[in-house]
Amino acid sequence: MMTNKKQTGFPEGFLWGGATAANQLEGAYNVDGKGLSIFDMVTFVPKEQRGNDIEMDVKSLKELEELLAQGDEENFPKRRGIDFYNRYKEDIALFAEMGFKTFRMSISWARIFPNGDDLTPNEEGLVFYDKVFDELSKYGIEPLVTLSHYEIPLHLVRKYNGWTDRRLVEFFVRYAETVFDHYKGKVKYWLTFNEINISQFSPYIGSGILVDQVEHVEQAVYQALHHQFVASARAVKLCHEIMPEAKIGCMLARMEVYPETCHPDDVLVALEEDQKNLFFTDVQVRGAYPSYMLSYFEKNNIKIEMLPGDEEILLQHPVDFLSFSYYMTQVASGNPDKLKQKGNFSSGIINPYLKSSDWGWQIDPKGLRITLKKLYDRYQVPLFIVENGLGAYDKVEEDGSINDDYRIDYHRAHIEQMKEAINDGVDLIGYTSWGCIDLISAGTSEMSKRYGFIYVDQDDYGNGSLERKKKKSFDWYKEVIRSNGTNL
Ligand code: BGP
Repeated sequence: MMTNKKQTGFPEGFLWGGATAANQLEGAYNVDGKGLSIFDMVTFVPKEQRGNDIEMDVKSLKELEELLAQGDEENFPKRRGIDFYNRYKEDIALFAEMGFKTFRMSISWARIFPNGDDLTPNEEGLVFYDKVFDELSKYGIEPLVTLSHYEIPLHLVRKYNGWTDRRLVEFFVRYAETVFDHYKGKVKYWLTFNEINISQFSPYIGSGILVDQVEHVEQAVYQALHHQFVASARAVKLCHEIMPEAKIGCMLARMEVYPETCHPDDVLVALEEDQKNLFFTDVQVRGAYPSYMLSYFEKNNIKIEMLPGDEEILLQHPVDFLSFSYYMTQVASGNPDKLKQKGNFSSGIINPYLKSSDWGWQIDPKGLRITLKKLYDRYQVPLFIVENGLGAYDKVEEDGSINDDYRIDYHRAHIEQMKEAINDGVDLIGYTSWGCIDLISAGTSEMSKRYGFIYVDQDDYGNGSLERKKKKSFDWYKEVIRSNGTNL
């Protein structure tokens, strides 16, 4: 809505908080009826062997069956998480102490429907999240719930090759309807698919696809994504019908793309890379496939099979807000040789003006402001930053303190840029810092890649007491929230 009143600084009711996902947090992977999900199958490879590469995909049915046969817990860190399943009360009390207004978490689909295609839900799974939501409510913390955060039930991969199969739309809709019905009144903010664009890089994690089972990988990925778009729009429709007061958003891994130089070839490649990222929000916010993508499909021999009614459902049920993760920006070049470089995690080309994290993620607070302004110009819907943070090694001093000034600097710099964007008119409704409590890394399955304000005593191999400790950043973030972003 247009008004003449200009917002200065963070608006009243701004949703400060922290973000997590079930698969990296809960543990208890086979307890109380939960089925296996895709991330339960991802093993840990030490950094010395892996470098900065991210490898989280299972690529073939054979590999999957071999992993299943291993059956031991040791090699699969996401199965143990940080034991939130048993310690949620203690953890939520710490979030409340920081003053969280909101807590982003996900429901593990396989806790509710262990196989994904079951006809009736697993009651014990429903009860667990009831307890979590009730605990949050005790402190007035609003849950923000992702329906699918890399948590496709494994059975759907083995039997249907994930989202390549249209039948998954019905399974997902059944799941969404079940949790909307069950948790209405308890949850007001929802997200459909976490980082829906991840399938372009990781077909297994984003869409549950084993690439050896398909002939044309890109074709399979975009067909699967079409099914996810339809499922997401149907979830939006259901959410509005069941909970008229609730808001539901999409979620994009946003990476701004800079041209390496002002050469028009670089600028054009950067624009086209950016379009491939914005494609997802174009569909989910504007409600239709953009023409540049139809042209891309044609050039690459990709044919999307749509059923009658699909285009209408996309158009009639766009999301209420756009949420995204923000960690870094990338650089594009029109010179193909440049892309063979290895350096910057995302594209290969290093931005010489930016510093990198220990994992090669280039830190760019101003890029967040650019992103906010660009997304708001394009869509004019409320924006929500649901992930941002610094993965770093933390050191526990002899006196038990953890002095993570680097993390404070990181958040301060990003929050300052958010404030500038708000002052320029961007409608930003919240900020949930990623991994507010240390958890298992999505990309590397490490425990030592820590994002939290709360330290968890566990190493990469699962040793440790799991004791929680406040880091220096804990009190800093508490004051940020208390002062509504004034005291940074
Ligand atoms: C996003 C995911 C999160 C999270 C974060 C940090 O892609 O949505 O699940 O883990 O990135 O990534 P990582 O854990 O690899 O450092």
